[in-house]
Amino acid sequence: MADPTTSPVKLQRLRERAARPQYELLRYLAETKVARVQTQEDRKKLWYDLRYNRYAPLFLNQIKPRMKLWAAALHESQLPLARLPEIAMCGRSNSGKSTLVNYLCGQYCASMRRAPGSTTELYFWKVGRPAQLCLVDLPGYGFAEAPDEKRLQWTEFTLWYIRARKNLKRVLLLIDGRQGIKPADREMISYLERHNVPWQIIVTKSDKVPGKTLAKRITIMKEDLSQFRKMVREPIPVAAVKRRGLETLREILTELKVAKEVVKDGIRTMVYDLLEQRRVRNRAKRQRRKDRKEALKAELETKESETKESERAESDAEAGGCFGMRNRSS
Ligand SMILES: Nc1nc2c(ncn2[C@@H]2O[C@H](COP(=O)(O)OP(=O)(O)OP(=O)(O)O)[C@@H](O)[C@H]2O)c(=O)[nH]1
Ligand SMILES: [Mg+2]
Repeated sequence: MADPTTSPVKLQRLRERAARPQYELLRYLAETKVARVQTQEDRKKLWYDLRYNRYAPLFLNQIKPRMKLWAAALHESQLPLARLPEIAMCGRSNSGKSTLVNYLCGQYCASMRRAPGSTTELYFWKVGRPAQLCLVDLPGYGFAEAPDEKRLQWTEFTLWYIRARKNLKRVLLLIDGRQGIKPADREMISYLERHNVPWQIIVTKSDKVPGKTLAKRITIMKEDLSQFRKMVREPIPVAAVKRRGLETLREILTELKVAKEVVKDGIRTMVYDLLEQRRVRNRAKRQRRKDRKEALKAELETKESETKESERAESDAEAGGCFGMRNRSS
């Protein structure tokens, strides 16, 4: 028998056999039906659902929110302004990044292809009307059907973007459910940890994995990744093309949109733009500082007038006393 410590595949298989998934996870998988359908009846239902039911998901409190291409960048100068909170889809080529962006919004704008290497630039998709969030479809790492120079260029720029972008709120690291975490994914995780970028794992193509295997794989992932500080949530399984398991992710992303209520000239408005929000915050800070200064000035003035009055009263009293003395002596 081959030594499992020398064969990673064998070791993985042994670990999967020994893994004991939690009851909550099994229940979640059964409720969302993200794993491979087993029965004929389920298969029929899914087929009917995909064929006849219209897909209009609720995301960012909007039904089928608008998805608009804001920018496609391969250079710093092509990046859009940091107006919206950004969520980046990151992962190996062909892991389903563009598909996830499309199915989250119920639109089919980002190009999806079977061959790895279909996304060759960083695509910034504004979501919602008014736009409230920006989904960034990153090019994948690992094998891709593209020239080496181009691949190097997009990999370098992607890494720079992840490291330097201030309004990048979260990186969704997409892992193909059939393959699990690969060495390239581990490198990406350590890169994210090194640069303090919050991340979470999304297990894609779950519809191609049987339920039990999926549960065990997710359990192993949780065990392996529990020591990472910047992993903000546990792995979430999704089956984008089957429209399953996306609700949880939508809820999480909705929490990340930044909305602020501002009262301007007596009218309440919501501000989603980060730059505008900063402007409003700075204006409020300046106003507060001005108010504080004025209050301090007024306090000083009242104190001064009080001291003057008390001095005057004292001098009057002194003058009165002298007069009294003089009166008495005379
Ligand atoms: N069955 C199934 N197929 C999926 C799922 N997500 C993506 N796919 C398929 O996987 C293939 C690749 O999807 P893409 O979204 O183009 O992958 P990508 O990560 O953007 O790939 P690159 O742009 O090359 O990095 C497509 O044929 C999709 O139909 C899923 O959840 N289930
Ligand atoms: Mg893509």
